[in-house]
Order: sequence, then C-alpha cells, then structure tokens
Amino acid sequence: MQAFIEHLSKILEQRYILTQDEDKAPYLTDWRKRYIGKALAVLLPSTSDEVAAIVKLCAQNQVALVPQGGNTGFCGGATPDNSGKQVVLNLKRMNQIREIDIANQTITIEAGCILQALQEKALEHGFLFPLSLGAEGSCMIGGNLATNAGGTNVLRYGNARDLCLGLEVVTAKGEIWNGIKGLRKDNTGYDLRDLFIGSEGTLGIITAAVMKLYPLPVSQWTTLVACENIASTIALLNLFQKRASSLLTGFEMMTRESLDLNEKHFPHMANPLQGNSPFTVLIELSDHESEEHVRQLLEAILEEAFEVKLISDAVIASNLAQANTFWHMREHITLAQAEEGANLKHDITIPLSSLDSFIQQTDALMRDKFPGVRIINFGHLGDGNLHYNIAPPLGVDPKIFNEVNEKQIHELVYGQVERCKGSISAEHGVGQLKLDGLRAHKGEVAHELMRALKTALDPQNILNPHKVVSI
Ligand code: FAD
Ligand code: 2HG
Ligand code: ZN
Repeated sequence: MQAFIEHLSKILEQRYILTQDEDKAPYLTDWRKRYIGKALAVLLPSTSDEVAAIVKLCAQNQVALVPQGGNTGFCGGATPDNSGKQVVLNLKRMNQIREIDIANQTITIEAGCILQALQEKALEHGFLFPLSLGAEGSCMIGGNLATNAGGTNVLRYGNARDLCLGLEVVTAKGEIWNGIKGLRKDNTGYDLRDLFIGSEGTLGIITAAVMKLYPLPVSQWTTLVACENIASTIALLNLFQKRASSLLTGFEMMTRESLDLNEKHFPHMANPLQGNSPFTVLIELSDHESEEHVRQLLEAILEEAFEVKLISDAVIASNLAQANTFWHMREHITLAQAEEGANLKHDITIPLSSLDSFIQQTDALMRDKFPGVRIINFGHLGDGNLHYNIAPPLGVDPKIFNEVNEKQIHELVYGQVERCKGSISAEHGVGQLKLDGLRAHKGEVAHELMRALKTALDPQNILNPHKVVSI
C-alpha cells in the first residue's frame, strides 16, 4: 500500500493526504458516534479531475472509497469499515459556486458547498433555496443529494431530488459524467441524475450540481398550536392544505414527551403553549402577496380550527425572532436526544390516512412491552414522516438498554410500518444501519434490481461497499 500512497501524492499535495491517526480521526466517526471506522487515508481533493484520478487509481489497486460530505448522516453511510483498507474521500474543499443563472433561476455549485452557504448565496441574489434542515450549518450539497435529504420544506418544495436539475458525477471507472444542465424537461432515455441522487455514494461520486432557485416570499407567518390527539393534527393539516394550498410551507409535529426532553436539556426552549397538550404543531405560511394577506388568512384558518375543536390553543409569532425560537425548539429535539445519550431512531413515513392507527397501536405495544420507555415522536407531519425515536426509561443506561432491546424494538416499529404500508427510511437513507433490513422491506424483485444496478455501475465494488446493498 506504500506504493499506492506514493502514487496518490502525484494527484494531491501531501497535506491533503491524511494518514496520521490524529488527522484522520474526525472523519472516521459518524455524528451519532454509533460507528467508528479505520482508513488507510483521508483524501481531500479540490477538483473533479482530482476526484477522477483518485478513483482511477483506487480501481487499479482495488481500494474501496467512502465518499463524505459534512459527515452529519444518521445511517453510518460516510463511515469506513474496520479493515483500515478503505479511503475516505471528503469533498469539503470542492466548495465553489460555479454559476448563478438569474433568468433560468438556477445555481451551479460544487458538492462540498455547505447547505447554509448555498442558502445565503441564493439570498444575496434575491432568491430562496428551500432545502432546510437542522444540520444545514455543516452538511454539504453533495451529501444532501447523495441521501436525497428532506427537512422542513418538503411539503411545499420537495426533497433534494426535486430541487436538482443536473449533476456532475465521477463514475466507478474514474470517468467524469457531465450532466450539468439546467433543464426542466429532458426525456432522453434513462434518468441518470435520478439514479445517482439518493444512492449514498454507492454508484458514483457527485462533484457538482445544478439546483433550482425560487422567488423569495414577501412574508412568512409561524404559529404553534396545541392538539389533543393525532386525528386532530391530520384534520388540521387537511384544513390548512385546503385553505392555504401552496402557501403552507411547514407543518411539524412534536409530542409532549419530545418537548419535555428538550426543556430538560435546553430550559430556555420551553414550549410557549401552556396546558401540556399531547401534540404541538408548528405551522408556517409563506406568501408572495403581502404581510396582511397571509396574516389574515392564518388567523381565519386558526379561528375555524378553534370552532371545530381541532386545536385547543395557539400562539402566533409576533416577529421573526419569535418565529425563530419556535423553529429552534423544533430543531433542538435531536440535540436534546444526543445530550440524553444513545437512542433508537426510526425515520419512517406512513400514509397520512394510517398515521392515527400507527401511532395508537405502536405506542400501546411499546409501552406494554417496554415499560417506562420514552417515545420521542416528532417530525415532518405534513409529509407523513415521523422520527419515532425510543429512549430508555429514566435512569436506565442507554447502552445496556439498547444492547438488550434494540432488535425487538426495531422489529416492533418496523412491523407496524409494514402493516401501514409505510417506509423504513423516509429521509435519512440506508447506509450501514438499515442494510440488513432492506431486502425484506423492498421485496426480492426490487432488491435484485438494485443489486443489478450496483453491479453494472460498480462491478469492482469499490464505491462505498456494503452500504445500501451488498453484492
Ligand atoms: P455525509 O453524512 O457526509 O454522507 C451521507 C451519505 O452520502 C454517505 O453515504 C456518503 O458516502 C454519501 N456522500 C456524501 N457526499 C457525497 C458525494 N459528494 N457523492 C456521493 N456520495 C456522497 N436529514 C434529513 O433528510 N432531514 C432532516 O431534517 C435532517 N435533520 C438533521 C438534523 C441534524 C441535527 C443532523 C445532525 C442531521 C440531520 N439530517 C437530516 C441528516 C443529515 O444531515 C442528512 O442526511 C444530510 O443530507 C447529510 O449530508 P452530509 O453532507 O453530512 O453527508
Ligand atoms: C429532524 O427532522 C431530523 O430534526 C433529525 O431529521 C431526526 O433526530 C432525529 O431522529
Ligand atoms: Zn427530519
């Protein structure tokens, strides 16, 4: 392997080839600290040509690559295995904005561009880039596309896939596929762009992308409301969809247990709604007409919701700062869970029509079989996407609890997901975390098609092997 490293130094300057343990360490553990890998080296290229040359060299030497962006993923997709024979290819130095096309309303950016930097660049030009998630200060657009990230604006603008028009990808052979086009229509055969989006670094390395930009709304209004049961939250969603249509840009649900945990770790983020309702919903409307128009609409819908008893309390943010505190409260639940210790995450989607039955049955079974567990259930209700996370009973060591109960808890939740015809991964992907469960979930035919694609595009199995599908 010495020869391989020496050859690398013909592609990258020595300082961008990390081989010392202390230099590699930050790239070898995932955000949840669930996976710790080893690597021959961590490589930091700055151009697509460098990426292509590295992949070619790896292919010649049968060295597997693990692409990495901001390393904020939840499924261990960006963490190498324990062999010490893989290389991590972190794209953070590829962070240039290549072009902003005002008339076409698109931006062409490199994969290592941090999501927040992209949002800010769009704003500078008077546009909205709508992808938004709690990790936006550190995740990167390449990682967002590789995981088909969701977040809080999917309801109105779609997920990362829906925001992408073109890609540049380095293939497993080390060739560069130039699909950098800003076209909203292009039916020229198989959609290669859609193949790479959501493939979690197993089919190709995304080096650049053309993303859609949107006009900035003139006014946004945010409210927190209290609901007594899940059926009311869904009826409320349907009411907002009917009355506000595309003005509805956020509809997030938090259970009382989630907010209690938040308050325990972040006391300044207490729920401003009194009364301890079982469900709190954060709703955002965005308008392109006027502040008055959207405020009146919001008030009218809330009034109707009170009248038909869908909500028992509501508070409208009186300014941007207060709206931000509502959003921070929502986004801090993940951080509160991390503070509390390891938890069992279930990032699932359920059809809205089955959500009530899912929550009622799963909660009851969970409390019956695992007395005292805390069900930290929150998420993007507007998309039917729950983060149905399980924390051990108070005072119980999470490590010991998870060792004993993890398998059964996953079986319980995923069994209910199958009953309701849902998905076991709504937005976080598969990575190594859900690799084993995927065949049963997708079914034999779909799983074989996925394996066939992987074999065709990466016959040597050097791109992120044993993530998503094994061949
Ligand atoms: P990484 O973690 O570095 O990589 C993720 C996967 O993509 C890996 O399989 C990796 O190999 C692959 N990959 C990375 N870059 C490339 C590339 N250029 N080419 C090919 N493959 C690549 N996710 C959501 O969807 N919605 C949320 O609301 C959300 N909220 C979050 C909140 C917090 C606090 C945190 C920590 C995470 C959250 N996430 C959320 C998860 C995570 O941020 C997303 O999955 C994000 O898209 C990952 O981006 P990244 O750059 O960190 O990718
Ligand atoms: C969110 O929606 C993220 O906040 C994180 O997807 C979910 O912590 C989680 O499980
Ligand atoms: Zn989420």
